[in-house]
This record gives sequence, structure tokens and C-alpha cells, in this order.
Amino acid sequence: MQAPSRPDYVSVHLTGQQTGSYNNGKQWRRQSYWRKWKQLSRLQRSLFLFMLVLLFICGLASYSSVTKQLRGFTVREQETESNILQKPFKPHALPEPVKQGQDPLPDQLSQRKLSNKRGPPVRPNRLQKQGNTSNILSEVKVADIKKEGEEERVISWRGAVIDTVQATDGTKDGENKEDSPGNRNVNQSKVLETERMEAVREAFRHAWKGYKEYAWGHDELRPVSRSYSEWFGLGLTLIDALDTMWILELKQEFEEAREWIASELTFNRNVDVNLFETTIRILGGLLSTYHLTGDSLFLDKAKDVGSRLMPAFNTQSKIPYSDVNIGKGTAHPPRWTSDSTVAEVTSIQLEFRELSRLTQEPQYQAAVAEVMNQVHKLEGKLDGLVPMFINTNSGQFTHQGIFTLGARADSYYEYLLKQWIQGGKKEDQFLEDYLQAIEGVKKNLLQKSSPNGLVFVGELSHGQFSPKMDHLVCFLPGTLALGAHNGLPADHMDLAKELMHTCYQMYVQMETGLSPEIVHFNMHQGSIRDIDVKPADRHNLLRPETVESLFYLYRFTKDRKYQDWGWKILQNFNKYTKVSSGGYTSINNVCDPDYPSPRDKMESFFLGETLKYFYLLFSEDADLISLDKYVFNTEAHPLPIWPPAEPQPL
Ligand code: DMJ
Repeated sequence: MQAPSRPDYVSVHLTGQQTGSYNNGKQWRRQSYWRKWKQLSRLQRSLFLFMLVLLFICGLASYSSVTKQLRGFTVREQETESNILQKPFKPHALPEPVKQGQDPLPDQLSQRKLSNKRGPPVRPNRLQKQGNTSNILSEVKVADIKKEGEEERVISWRGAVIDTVQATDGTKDGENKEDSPGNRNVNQSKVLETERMEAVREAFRHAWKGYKEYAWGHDELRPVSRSYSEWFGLGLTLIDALDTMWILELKQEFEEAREWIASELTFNRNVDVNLFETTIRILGGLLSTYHLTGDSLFLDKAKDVGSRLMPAFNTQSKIPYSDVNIGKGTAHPPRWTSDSTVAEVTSIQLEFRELSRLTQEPQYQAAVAEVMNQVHKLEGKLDGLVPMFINTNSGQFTHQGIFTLGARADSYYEYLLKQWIQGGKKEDQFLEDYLQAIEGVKKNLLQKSSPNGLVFVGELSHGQFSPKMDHLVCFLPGTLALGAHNGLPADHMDLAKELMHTCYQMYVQMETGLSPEIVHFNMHQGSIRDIDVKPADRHNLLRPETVESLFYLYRFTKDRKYQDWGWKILQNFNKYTKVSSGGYTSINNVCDPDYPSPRDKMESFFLGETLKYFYLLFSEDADLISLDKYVFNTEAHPLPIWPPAEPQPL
């Protein structure tokens, strides 16, 4: 083959390595390119080099984005069943874009009004039937979650006191700037309402899937190990979740649970149960489900368990023991003390009072009223604030001088107000004790943090103030708002809003956007951040209190920022606590988004309370469990407010 005629290749022969035949070898070509390069002018060479550098930079930029994508794929491919915590989800398929004004779920919206009366749930569950639609919806939501989660990460590092809504809003409650989420038009609001309520139903279904598969009929799901734990051995989660399923219109799930109660549940068991926990979760859950459904099965079970709890009151002082054996009919205090917890003995009243009203048997109400009367008269309070322990022999407060609105005292205050509301606002003693206690909180426990002035409720120990606040205290904004709604002073609502803001900050200032169990507020001038968290307090148990308060605040103010705050919290529960095989788990470390460290437990109140309050928060229907007709017990089980004319059992 002849070499092509290229005059500048003549020099090829200078190498002395060519054989005369055509040679397109590398070296040959290199040399002729070099000759060509030398023949170019300086300007041409500079231009050429410039182009090369430009190409190199562009190449580098696109390389990094491609590798990022590739890395994403690899990670996703590696996500096997053994990956325990569900990672932020990327949608595989996007749904049709929603046109303006178009409702993506029209039939769902048209049937939005939910029944809270007796009878089966009225809304045919379209999404339940159409599994695909549901999946797509969930994908969109999780895509949003990812987006919003990322934004949040930017603003929510510890120390930065910024909440996105307020920072961009800057207006007072209810006054929203044009582009703020609070100023949605009617269509946007409906779409959001549907999407968010459906997201809660989806979360419930996911939690239920885990419970059903790995813990059916047992107390609590251990979602990570795909097993269960027993506390009382009474199907605690199943009973706690009953009315949530009814309210969320999860008919099939509800029917399965009802079937288990009808055929499997027996309280005739040789087992020690905690009086308070059994009352608020089981008795409360059965009573509220009876009211919502009208199904006498639940009332029969409520009577059964209620009567089996009564031996707890057989004490010298009539202050009940903490533990009862519901099979043997015996009761006792914990092994190490004859004390009971004040919150426990004063937060069983709504349920026992209702049991008396329904059965017309006065002993239940009489027993719990006796406790309230005694506590009302006791020495050792500080401006209406109560100590944390009470002795079952003497009937006196013990461990005096320590005051908190958190663990061991919290729901005492809640039940003062709620008993007053339940009984038709006639029992003045409850109101007086409640009002006095709130003044006591203001005087002794309320402080502001530094540098940003977050209002918080601390603790007092023998006159020494501690800026420690349990997440449990976040029930207080909701309770204060409920009181204001029922005619109590307007400044209760002001305080509710301030504390609500603080409770939300307890979430957004953490790296995961989830609150720890306990925080400490900084009070000294020159602090860099308002909130500190001790290593031992970094866990999150999927508790409901903040969501509960957001629900009350939204119902009474209609300020959508509360819904938006709740939405962010739900997204973070999905992001950091959802377990891929089903269920949600408590976590050990809200400060580590890379490894929140699952605790392998889904508390029953996640289904009984947290998800229920999320659903009610996102609903625009104020008649869905109207707060003028129902009062929620401390486990989020709605009990009816007694009709005014009805004769009381006592
Ligand atoms: C629930 O059992 C109740 O809300 C109780 O009053 C406090 N603790 C849990 C939820 O955090």
C-alpha cells in the first residue's frame, strides 16, 4: 500500500526507521504533529493552548457531576434488606405535574368531611385500593422531604437560631407575606391538606405493616430486629392505635384489630400492669373507640379492664399504688418505695370518670375524685406547683422542694384543665388549681434563653433554678391554648405561642431536625447558642407533645405556620426513624444525621398520639374531633365533653 501524498511527511524518512511501506505508527505521527505545531504562528499556538485549557476545565466539571450520580446509583444499589434505617428516598417515577387549580385527588377531597360519629368510616379509601397511586404519592412526598430536608440542614445546624418560616416571614401570627406558605390560595391549601393527610396515613400504614408482621398482638414493635417487646402482654400498640385507625379511616386495619380484640384479648391474666399507663393507653383507647364506633365490644372490654384496675386504690391513704396484678386483683408499689408518682395518680381521672358515666357505677369516679381532693389540700405546693412523688401510706408529698412541668408532674396540670372541661366547666376546684398553677409556672419556672430570648419552662430544686426542659413539657402550649379557647385569660394564649416557638426550636436546631428528650437553655450573656443537649439526653422516642401542641395552636389560630412546622417534623421522622421493613424506631442521637443510632423500639404512643395529632393538625376540618365536643386524654384518646343537662354519677 502506498503512503498518501502528504508533502510535509517527507521528513518521515529522516527517522531512518521506515521501511518504505506505509507506516501510520505512533512515533511517525508524533513527529509530523510536532513539525506542524512548529510551523504555527505564536498567536495560533496561544489560541490552541487556550482552547485546550478551556476544554480541560469543562471536562473536569462534568466529570465530578457524573461521578456524583454514579456514586448515588452505587449507594442505592447497595441498599439491601439489611439496611435498617430507611435512607432518604429518591423517586423512581414522577407523577404527572398538577395543573394549577387541578385537584390530584378530586374524589378524596369531595369526601373530605370525615365522620366522627358512630358508624363505619364513610370515606371509601381510594388510595388504599389503588396501591400504585399511593406509591407515587409517597414518592413525591419523599422527594419533597429530601429537598426540604436539605434546605433545613443549611439552616438548622446547632447554634443557628433560625426557623425558616419565621425568618422569611417576619410577620406576626396570622399575618402572612404574599409568598409565604401561609398565604396559599384555596386550591393550593386543598392540595396540601390532601397530600399531608395522606402522608400521615402512609406513615401509619408503614408503622402498622411492621407491627402486623413482627409484633402482632404484642405490646411494642422492635422494628430493627423485627421482633417485639412485652410490657404488660396486652397488645398495647394495637389498642392504643384503635381510634387513630378509625380517625384516619383505615378501615381494613381497624377491622383486623377489632377481630383480634374480639377473639384474643383477655384481661384475666396473671400480670402486673402500671395503673397509669394501662388507664391512659388501654382504658382510654377502648373508651374513645367505643364513642367513635358505638361498638359495645369496646365498652365491655373497657369495663373489664377498669374494674380489674380498682385494687390499686386499696391503700391506707386511698392514693393508688403504681402497679396492679389484673389477674389476681392485688396491687403494690414499686419494690424500692411506697411512693407513687404525682402525675400518675392525678392523670387517670378523665378515664375513670367517663367509665362511671357510661356504666352508671360511681365507684370509679369516686376513687379518682378522692385522689384529686387530697392533692388539692396537700401541703408542700409552691404557688400551685406540685412535687413529683406522693406516699401511698401517708398520702403526703415526698421528695419535696423539686418542681417541674416535665416527667412525673406534667399531666397533673393537663388533667386539672381537662377535668374542668370534661365536666362542663362546673367543677371550680379544678379551674382554681389550674389557674394558680399557671401563675406558679410564670412566677417560678419561666425564663428566657440567651442570645435569642426563647421563652422556656425550667425546673426548681430547693429554690435553685435549673434551665432544663423535658420534651414532655411541650404539651403545655397546647394545654394553655385549650384553656384560652375555653375562656381563660388571653395571656395564656400569648404564652402558648411563645412556648410553641421554643418547642419547635428544640427540633430545628438539631442536626436531624428532631428534638432530643431533654434540653438545657443557656441564660448567660454572651452565649453563642440558646440550646445545649447533654450526650445522655440526645434520644428521641417518637414523642407526641410538640405535634399535639401544634394541633391545638393551629385549630385555634388557623396560622398555617404551625402546619408547616409539623410537616417538617413529619418529614424528619420519615427521614431518620423510618425502618425499611416496616415501623419507626426511637433513636439515640438527634445530633447525628449520619448515624442517629436506632434504639429498636416503636412506642405505642407513636400510633396512639403522634400520628393522630399529625393527621388532625393537617386537616382543615375543625369538626374532625371537635374540641368543643371532645377532650383528649393524655394519650390522645378523645372522650366526650359531658352534656350540660346530664345527671352526673356522683
Ligand atoms: C404518653 O404516654 C402520654 O402522653 C403521657 O402523658 C406522657 N408520655 C407519653 C408520650 O410522651
